[in-house]
Order: sequence, then C-alpha cells, then structure tokens
Amino acid sequence: MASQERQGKRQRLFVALDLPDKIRDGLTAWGEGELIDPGLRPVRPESLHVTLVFLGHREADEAAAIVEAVRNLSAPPVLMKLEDPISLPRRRRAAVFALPAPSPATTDLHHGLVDKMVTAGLHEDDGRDFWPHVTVARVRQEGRRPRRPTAVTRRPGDLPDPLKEPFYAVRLTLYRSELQPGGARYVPLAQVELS
Ligand code: 3AM
Repeated sequence: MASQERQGKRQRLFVALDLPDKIRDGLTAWGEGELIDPGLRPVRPESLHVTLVFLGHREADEAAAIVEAVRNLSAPPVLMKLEDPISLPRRRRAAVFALPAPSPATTDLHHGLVDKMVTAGLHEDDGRDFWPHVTVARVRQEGRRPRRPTAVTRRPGDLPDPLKEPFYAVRLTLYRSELQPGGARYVPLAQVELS
C-alpha cells in the first residue's frame, strides 16, 4: 500500500493541528511512564496531532489541488486543552487511547475548513460529529479471524496538571498517511503557521 501510494497513485490525506513542542515533549515523557502495557503501540512524538478533516484516499491530481488549497489557508491561533486519557470504543475492549481536546476554536476551524474544501469541490462532508482529540496509543491486534484488540491491563493513568493547562496549537498541516506494518507514518505535504 505505502509503496503504491508513493508511486503517484492514491494518497491517504488528512489535515491536522500540530501541538507545540512543549506539549509534544510533555506527552512523550508522560507516555514513557504510562503507555507501557505491552499491548499498546504509542503514537510517535512527531505524529501527535489533532485531526481536523480526514480527506480519505485521493488521486494525485486531487492531492495536488488539496496541497494548493491548504497552502492558501490562513487561520488565527487556536486555543485548546487536553483531558485525561479515555479508551475507544466506549463500551467494548479498548482499541485506541485518546486525550479529549475540547476547544470551540478547533471546532470552528474544523467547520470552516470543511466548508472551504466542500465549496472548492475537494471534499464531501460525511456529516459525522467532530470530536477533537489527540490519539496517544493504538492497541495491538490479536487472533486471526476475527482479529480483536489485545486486552490492556495496565491502562494509562491521568495527565500531570501542567499538561492540562490551555495552550495554542502552532500550525495546520496537511499529512499523507503511509500505512506500514509498525504503524502509520505521517508525511507533511503543506503547512500553515497559525498567527
Ligand atoms: O488523528 P487520529 O489518529 O485520531 O482515526 C484516523 C486518524 O485519527 C482518522 O484520520 C486520522 C489519520 O488517519 N480516520 C481514519 N479514517 C477515517 C474516516 N473514515 C478517519 N476519520 C474520519 N473518517
């Protein structure tokens, strides 16, 4: 899949808000102590983000138009904050651990971005509710058919207080997601500083 995508075929794209280095570093240090269950695959520090719009698999010409559209965006700094980890799906075995990131400014940015992309013919709104969050770990799969997440016995504990202080997201990035056996790798294709 990843090699096909690199050969100019379809690319899996999404737009995200990047976190300041201080927050990424803090989450990485927290994760080293808390994301230690062997069933967990922590998200790489450079991949910690808040997804704004998932654009799906796109042909090369569409991807080029999306890169251009994102380069021409402007947005003010976005205030957000993080909450203690929760697992998803809610009433079944954990598949993902994420930090809710409630932020009216992020939700406004999401809606504004979706409107722009839809108007430009670059995206179809799937009407899903937007839930701002930072994914911090995915759970390894076990079994063959059906595969299901490994049971996580050592669930991540709460965040330290300094990581729950409000902060400003630093930039908006269009990423290409390359699916690999060890986990997705996110390649930045276009970036806009928020200022
Ligand atoms: O940023 P996170 O890791 O929370 O879950 C996917 C990931 O979110 C999400 O897009 C991000 C980059 O892969 N994603 C994947 N498929 C999706 C879909 N069909 C999706 N989001 C919405 N709809």
